[in-house]
Amino acid sequence: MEKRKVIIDCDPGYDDAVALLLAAGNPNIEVLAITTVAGNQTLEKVTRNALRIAKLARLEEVTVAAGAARPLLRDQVVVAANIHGESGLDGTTLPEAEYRVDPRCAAQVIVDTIMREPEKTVTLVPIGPLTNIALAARLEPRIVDRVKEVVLMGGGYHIGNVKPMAEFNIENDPEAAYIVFEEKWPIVMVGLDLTYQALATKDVKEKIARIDTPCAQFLTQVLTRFSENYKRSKGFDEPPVHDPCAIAYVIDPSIIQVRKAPVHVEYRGQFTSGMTVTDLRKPAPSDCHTAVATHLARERFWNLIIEAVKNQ
Ligand code: PIR
Ligand code: CA
Repeated sequence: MEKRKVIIDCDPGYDDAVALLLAAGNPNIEVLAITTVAGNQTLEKVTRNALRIAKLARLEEVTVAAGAARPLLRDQVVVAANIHGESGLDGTTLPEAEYRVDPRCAAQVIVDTIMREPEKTVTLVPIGPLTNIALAARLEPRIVDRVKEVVLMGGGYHIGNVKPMAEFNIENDPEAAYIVFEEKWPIVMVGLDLTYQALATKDVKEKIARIDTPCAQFLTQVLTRFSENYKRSKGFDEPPVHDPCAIAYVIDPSIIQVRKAPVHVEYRGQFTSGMTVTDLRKPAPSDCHTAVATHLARERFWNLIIEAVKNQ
C-alpha cells in the first residue's frame, strides 16, 4: 500500500501530541510537513512543543513551519490553558530541540508542498484553528482542486465544548473556518460527536503504561495530565483524545463512519458563532463536498495508537 502523504497543521497541546505520535509511528503515513498555529497556547509555545515532539518521535527531518500568531479578525484568547497548561504540555518531559523552523510561513509551506507533489496525493490534516488553512487557500487557490482531501478535527453537529454549540478550533477563528468550509475541496469533519467516543479509559492508560519505549512513556505523561485537567476543569471522568482521530481516519478510513452532509460555519450569531451548522434532514445532494464523522471503532483506534508508540 502506498503511504498516505499528510501535512499536519497543529497547536500542541496534549491531544495534538498524541496525533503526532500516531502519525510518526504508523507505517502507512508519511508526514511531509508540520505547521503550527496559535490555539491551545501562543504560537511561540506550540511551535516549540511541535519541534520537541518531532525530535522525540524521530520526525526531525520533517519541515516544521510556524504560521498565524492570531486569528484573522479577532484577538487570540488563550482559553485552553486550563486544559493544556501554561506551556501547552505541562507535566511532561521532552528532549530539548534546536529552534529549527522553516523560514517560510506555514501557509506558504502548505501551498509549496501541495503544488510540488502530484495532484490529489496530499491530505491536509488541520487539528487546530483553521487560520493557516484559510490563508493558504487565499494565497494559492489552486490547492483547493489539488489536495486529496482535508480531514480536520473541529466542530460538531450536535454539541460544542467552549460554547453550547461551538467547538474550540472553529470558535477560535470562525472567519477562517468559514473560508475553509466554503471552498469546494473534499472535507471530512471529525468533530466532537466523534471525538467524545475516543475516551482515554483506565484500561487504555494501563495498557500504555506497560509499554517501555520513550514515546509510550511520554504518552503516559500526556494522558495522565490530560485526564486530571479534564476532570478538574470540565468534570469529565475520562478525557476525549480529539486530534488523533483525524490521523486515524487518514490511516484507515474504515475505523470511522462518516456521513455526507452540507456544513456551514456561523460566525455572526449571538449565541451560535463558531457553530458548524450541519444539515442532516435528508440525504446530501450529490455535489456535497463535506462529510461528518459519526462513529468510531474504539478498540481499533486505541490499538493503532498503541502499535505506533510500541515502534518507538
Ligand atoms: C481541547 C482543545 C481545546 C480546548 C479544550 N477544552 C480541549 C483543543 C484540542 O487540541 C483539539 O484540537 C480541539 N481543541 C478540541 O476542541
Ligand atoms: Ca489541537
